[in-house]
Amino acid sequence: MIILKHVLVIAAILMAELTLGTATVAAQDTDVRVVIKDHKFVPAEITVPAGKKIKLIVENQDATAEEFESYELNREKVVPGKGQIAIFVGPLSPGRYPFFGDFHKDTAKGVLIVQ
Ligand SMILES: [Cu+2]
Repeated sequence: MIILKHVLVIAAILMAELTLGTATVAAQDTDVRVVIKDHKFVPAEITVPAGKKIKLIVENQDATAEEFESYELNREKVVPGKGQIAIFVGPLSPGRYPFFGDFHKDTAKGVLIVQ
């Protein structure tokens, strides 16, 4: 009987893991990456799907720090030189969400296009 119980417990755990695994896939974030190079965002335009959680990875290839900032996305976060950060936004409605580098406003400009 003890062995049977163990089998049932293991089966229950496996079922739970399968269910969780499915849920994780269904709710999966959309990952997008943007690079800062020579105080510019590359690419300057990023298109993402509407109604999804977005994980925006900002990789700074410059030696100096930059600050990712967007009024429309209500985000502001320093990206260390030669470092990277993740910014979580969404789910978003379709539209254009500009962002810029607060330390190099003249050159570091971009837009998140949600469609
Ligand atoms: Cu700022």
